[in-house]
Amino acid sequence: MKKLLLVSLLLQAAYFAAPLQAEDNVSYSQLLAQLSVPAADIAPEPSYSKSTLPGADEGRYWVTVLAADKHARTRLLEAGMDIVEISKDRVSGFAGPYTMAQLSSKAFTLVSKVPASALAGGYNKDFPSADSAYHNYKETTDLLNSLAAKNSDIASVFSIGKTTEGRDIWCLRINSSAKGTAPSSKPGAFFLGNIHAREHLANEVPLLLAAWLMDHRNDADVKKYISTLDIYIVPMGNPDGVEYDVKSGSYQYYRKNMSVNSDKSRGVDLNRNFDSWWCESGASTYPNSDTYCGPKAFSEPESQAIKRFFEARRNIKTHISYHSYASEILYPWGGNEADVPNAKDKQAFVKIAGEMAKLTGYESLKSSDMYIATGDSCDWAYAATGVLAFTFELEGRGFYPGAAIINGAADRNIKAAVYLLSVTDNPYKNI
Ligand code: 0X9
Ligand code: ZN
Repeated sequence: MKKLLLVSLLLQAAYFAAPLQAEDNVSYSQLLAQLSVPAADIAPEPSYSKSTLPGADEGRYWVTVLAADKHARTRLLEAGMDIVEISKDRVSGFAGPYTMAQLSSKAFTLVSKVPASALAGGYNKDFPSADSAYHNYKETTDLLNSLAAKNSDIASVFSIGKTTEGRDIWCLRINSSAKGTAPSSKPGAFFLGNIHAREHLANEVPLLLAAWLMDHRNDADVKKYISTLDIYIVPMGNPDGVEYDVKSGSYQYYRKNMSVNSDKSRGVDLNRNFDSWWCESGASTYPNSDTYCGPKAFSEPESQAIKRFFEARRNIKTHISYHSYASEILYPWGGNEADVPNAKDKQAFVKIAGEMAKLTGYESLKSSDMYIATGDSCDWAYAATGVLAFTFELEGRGFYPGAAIINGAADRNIKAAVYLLSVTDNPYKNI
């Protein structure tokens, strides 16, 4: 543990010594060099030992509950449980007071509970928020701007909209003939990250994809994609939640956005707020729960921004929304057990997800086979615009796996993203 703390401090020192400014080198390899630590130093599983460190939520528990199948998991989501880990006959995750009351009913079997305060304390002594190997909102913004400034012939940055707290949601666009919000008829690919706040690896992967594409812009295949496609990267889809999660000095395990709800609780689950079977299975109507679907579909500025973004760009053919963690590549439907009705689309989903699974070592499956959850961004994007939309559950154990995981995760997922670019001109060509 001490060794991890030392590595973390060294990384912070190196990072603060050379903050990324617009004029700095922002190559992919240099970014990795800033992040790399030996594999042996990858964070272990969370320690659940009792701690009195501050920053914990009153009445919030890390629980393990019996759940034999996806239907049982769906019922738990509806009880407001924030499912984090799934195993054969049980799940683990967070439960607030409302969910705890429901878990005590006969309908559920609670196996264990640990106060969230103990979990947060156990984790954060090794990974305080000052662990700047990960990019916070400002660093993400600066890096996107630096990449665009250094590659101004093919890259531009624009805001897709503002968050609840007024932050811009930034997008890097890569297109050899169109900048900013100018329309393009080239087939588009859209990479979105981190709509769940605490899933910080889901910001790093698309951010590093952007840096890698700029580094490799003269490779024959990348050059072709840059000249023939319209590529959009929004690495941080929920910046308010991200900032809240890291700003207090200890991680908050925060998932939602920062809207103030009718009962004064905070946050709507953005991946339950899209208009796809909104707030039916696998979502909670209770505002203080982690799976709260919001007062209505698209009630949130962040989900509205993503909706407007898709609707204004009907040239977008492929999409990944990055989450963590399960090492899975998911395709629609997630809110319904059925397969998508269009046989050709289904074949393309299975084929493309399968290829990306080979490149990452992840497992590909229909989203609802994990659990049924409605209001899902990818379900909506596919239903509303026809885009082939994939949810990536990146690798790792825990939401705060440390810097050492970034290198390998980026490497694997860049391969998958480049594969997606290779089929974006015609996603049906290899089926
Ligand atoms: O529950 C979610 O929103 C996603 N998992 S996460 O741990 N990142 O929160 C999974 C989304 C997959 N979609 C459905 N099963 N509908
Ligand atoms: Zn997520």
